[in-house]
Amino acid sequence: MVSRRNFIGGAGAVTAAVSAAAVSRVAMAALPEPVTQTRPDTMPPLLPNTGRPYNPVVTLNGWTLPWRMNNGVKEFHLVAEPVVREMAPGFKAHLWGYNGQSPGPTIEVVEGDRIRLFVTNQLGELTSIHWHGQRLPNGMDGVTGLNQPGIPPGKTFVYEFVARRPGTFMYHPHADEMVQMAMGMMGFWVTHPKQKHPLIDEVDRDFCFLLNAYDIDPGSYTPKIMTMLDFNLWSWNSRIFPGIAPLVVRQNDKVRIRIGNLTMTNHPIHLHGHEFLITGTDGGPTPKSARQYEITADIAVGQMRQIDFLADEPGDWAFHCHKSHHTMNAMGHGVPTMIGVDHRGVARQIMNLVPDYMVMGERGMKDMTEMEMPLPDNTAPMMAGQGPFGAVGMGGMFSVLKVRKDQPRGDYTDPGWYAHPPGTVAYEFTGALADPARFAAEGQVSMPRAVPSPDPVEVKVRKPGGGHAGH
Ligand SMILES: [Cu+2]
Repeated sequence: MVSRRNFIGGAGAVTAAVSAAAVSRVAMAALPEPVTQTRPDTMPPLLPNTGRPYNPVVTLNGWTLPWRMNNGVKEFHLVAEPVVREMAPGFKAHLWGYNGQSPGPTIEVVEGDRIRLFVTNQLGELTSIHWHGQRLPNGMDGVTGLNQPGIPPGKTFVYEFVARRPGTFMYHPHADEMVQMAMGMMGFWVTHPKQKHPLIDEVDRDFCFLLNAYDIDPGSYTPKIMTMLDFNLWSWNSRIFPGIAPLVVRQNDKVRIRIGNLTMTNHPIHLHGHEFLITGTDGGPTPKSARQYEITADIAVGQMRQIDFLADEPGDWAFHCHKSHHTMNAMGHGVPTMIGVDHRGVARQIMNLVPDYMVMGERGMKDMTEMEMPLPDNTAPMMAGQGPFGAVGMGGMFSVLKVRKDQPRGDYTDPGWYAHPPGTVAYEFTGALADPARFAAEGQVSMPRAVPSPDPVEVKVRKPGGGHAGH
């Protein structure tokens, strides 16, 4: 058994819960002790102390499951169960996951390892686990009804196979999967190569996370499982910005990021300041002749992508999904467009009647990041996060790659904000401005300029935040 000093949340509590279910004492004695994790922080990489050595991954806001070596077989114990996940500070979701958390722990093994996975079902309905992307015996593939009976509540099933090819994989249920994946049941899997591989470079830092999405009404705790496309929380490992940890690296580190998509749409994941190569996909390492430099990797539903780059530009670089609606949180959807509507006079009159009335979006919606609009309990502002220059104005699938010259090797602690060298930050021009030349034949500008209007404007006002139908 590897050290559990990095993991809190008593394994004993889980053991007791499992014992209470319909698992016999004899069977329990043969089971590896389940390990749980309830802290939402990024846990340090789990250095292997048995089996073949490898450079372990760092799971963003997650952790790697320890194993026990039993006669040359790596044994893991996953417990499917309801969990409480802090998606961002101040916002908790009631999800389903594994071993105390959604997503479940990352499984890390080495090519050629024989693996035995005990899966205990602590849910109220059948479940199973599909080992997405693995070569394995058909009866281990985890599709309920097709490859195995579902695991009944309270029961433990055993999966056993050899990790035949190195790469980036996932696991998730294939039992009532629309519900179970909407509730957060999924996890990451990495199989490291057993020896130097011509297509898998050694890297200094190796990050991984899953793209997932939820539809949770502001003020409530449980995802709406019937939502097909219109989710309001776009998350990485069930966390939303500013709750997603930064990716901290040392300047000139070779960096790998592995990403899997278990949402209902594709996500173009975009990195600032660097170009990367897509070095691996679901199918394995990408042949060198097929690699090209990119700054955005579109990750389709059910896909995994592995990107490699040299982090040679110091700074705080945005790293995010490029679908702009995926970088905001629950409150931003279904609000009418008010840009260009000057309703200051109307707003003053309404405020006499409704003191907390708030005009939203007449100059754009960035104001939302600064206004202290009263939120229902248990939700996250639409766009949040404070940077060194003010509000970042983002939410959802957004984080920061922090490249630092003096970051110690193997240290993932947040170094704080980047100290820009003098003269390298965009600045205000204070000289005289000439009137911009306009192309007269095109007629007028499409929108009035942002100056006070002399005439009263009549508008139909709608108070945002009152009644969240559709959120
Ligand atoms: Cu996206």
